Amino acid sequence: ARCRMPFEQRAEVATQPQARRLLALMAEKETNLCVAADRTLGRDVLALAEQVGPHICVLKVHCDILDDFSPDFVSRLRDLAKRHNFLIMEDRKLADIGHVTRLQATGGQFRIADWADLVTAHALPGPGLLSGLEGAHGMAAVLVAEMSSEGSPINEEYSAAALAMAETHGHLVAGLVCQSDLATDPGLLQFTPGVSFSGGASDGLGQRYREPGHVVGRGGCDVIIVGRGVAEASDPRSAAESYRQAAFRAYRERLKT
Ligand code: BMP
Repeated sequence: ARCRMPFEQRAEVATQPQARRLLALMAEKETNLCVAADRTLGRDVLALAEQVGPHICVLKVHCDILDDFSPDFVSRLRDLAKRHNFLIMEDRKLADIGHVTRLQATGGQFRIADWADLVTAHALPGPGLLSGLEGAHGMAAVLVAEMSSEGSPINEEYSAAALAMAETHGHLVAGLVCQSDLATDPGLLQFTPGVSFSGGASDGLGQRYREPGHVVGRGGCDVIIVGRGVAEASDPRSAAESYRQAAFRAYRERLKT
C-alpha cells in the first residue's frame, strides 16, 4: 500500500516535519534523486550542487572528507539548497551513546545541526542515540537499517530492530537507509545507495550496485542515492537528469501496480 501511494499523499500523512517537507518537495519537483557529493574540496562540492541542484531532492555530503570545511562553505551550500529547493543530508552515520551523539550533532567543528536537514545514524546504540538528537534544531535522523556493501554483518533481525526504532521515534526519524522494502508506514522514506546504471558492478572496495529502475520498482526504494555515477560523469548535470528520469519513471510505474 505504501508503495502505491503518491508522494503528495504521503506528505500529508507523514508526521515528521522534514519527511513531510521532503515528500512534498519530491512531488512538486518530480524528483526522487539524491546525489552524494563525495568530493574533498568545498568548491568542488558547491560546483556539483550548482550543476545537479535542479534535478535533486536531496544533496548528501560527508563533511568529514572535506580538506577545507568551513562555516563559509555551509552558508554557500545552504544558499544553493534554498535557490534550487533541495534538502541537505549529512551522512555522518552517528553511532554513539546519546550524550556523545548530542555533542557530535551540535558541536565540534562541524556543528551539523546548524545546517543539515537530515543526518544519518546507525541504530546500533539503541534509542538513546535518538534522544541525543532531540532538540537538534529540527534536524531529522535517517537510520541505517541495511548497507549496500559486501559482507556487512547486518542481518534481518538487526534491520527489523532499526525499523522498530524508527517507528517508535517517528517525531525524530524521517526514514531509513536500506536495500529492501522494510517500512510499511507511508510517512517513512526509504533511501537506497549502491545505485548505478551499471548494475551488478562493484568498485573494488566492497560497494555493490543495482539499477535505479530495479531498486525503485521492486525494492521499495523512495529516494535513490547516486554518488560516483553522477559526480564522476563527464557531464554531471545530464547524468543527474538521466538518473532522475529513470527513478521517477519507476516510481510512477510502481503507483500503477
Ligand atoms: P557511490 O554511488 O559513489 O558508490 O556512493 C554511495 C554513497 O552512499 C556514499 O556516499 C556512501 O557513503 C553512501 N552509502 C553507501 O554507499 N552504502 C550504504 O549502505 C550506506 C551509505 O550511506
